[in-house]
Amino acid sequence: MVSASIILPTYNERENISVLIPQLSKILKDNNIEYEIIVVDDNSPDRTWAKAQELSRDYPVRVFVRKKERGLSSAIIYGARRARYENIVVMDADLQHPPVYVPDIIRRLEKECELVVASRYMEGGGVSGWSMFRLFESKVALWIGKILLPPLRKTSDPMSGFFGVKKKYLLNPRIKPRGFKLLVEVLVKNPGIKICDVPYVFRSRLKGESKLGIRTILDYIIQVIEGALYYIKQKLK
Ligand SMILES: Nc1nc2c(ncn2[C@@H]2O[C@H](COP(=O)(O)OP(=O)(O)OP(=O)(O)O)[C@@H](O)[C@H]2O)c(=O)[nH]1
Ligand SMILES: [Mg+2]
Repeated sequence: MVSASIILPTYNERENISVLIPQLSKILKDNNIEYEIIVVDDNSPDRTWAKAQELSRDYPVRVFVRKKERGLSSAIIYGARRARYENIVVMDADLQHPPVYVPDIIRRLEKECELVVASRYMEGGGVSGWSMFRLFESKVALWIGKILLPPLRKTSDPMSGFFGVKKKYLLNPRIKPRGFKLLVEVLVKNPGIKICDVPYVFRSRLKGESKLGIRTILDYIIQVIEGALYYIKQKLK
């Protein structure tokens, strides 16, 4: 049987996980996939973790609460270390990453690819509910990344937060979990990884607030510069 661990990093997503976890569970069950859902919550003030624990009575959910650390990428790595299965799917908890795409990501991971990127920027993919400014911002970040960092050219959406990956690549000790864009690190630190892109349409956040901010942009810039230096160093070896 095909199996996967789904990692949901959460910070104040109480209402969203109440919708996402039942939906995701039904889809995985209907597709005959053996699975666990790992919620990594950074002690959310809205008590997302308590809601997740409640849901774990009815669904295969494991909840981890981090009290001292904060951060999206480090939360994902924390979850991956505890995952039971080799196939890992990383997705946001706010329903921007629709769960219908998850079975296909897992099947591709099982059959032919080591990294499956759910992409907004390929035929069949897209974004809904974004302002022109947000789209522009995302495209600029994409261009900067692709110009400075050749490994990012291997996928149409290197800044996607929605992807499937074999666990060993996520647990590569070279990966530095800074900021929001863990996929950038996965691409830079695993040069030979076999990549497939699958299209998806990014939806509007169901409830709650975005945690994106100026800090996220700064982290991304640092990440790209560090990545580029690492890449050059490897090339000169
Ligand atoms: N554990 C943990 N999860 C986080 C943290 N920051 C964000 N998240 C989660 O990571 C996912 C992505 O964060 P979002 O705020 O939705 O970021 P985004 O999707 O780029 O921004 P929006 O489009 O505005 O939603 C969500 O499930 C958040 O709850 C954090 O510091 N710790
Ligand atoms: Mg979001």
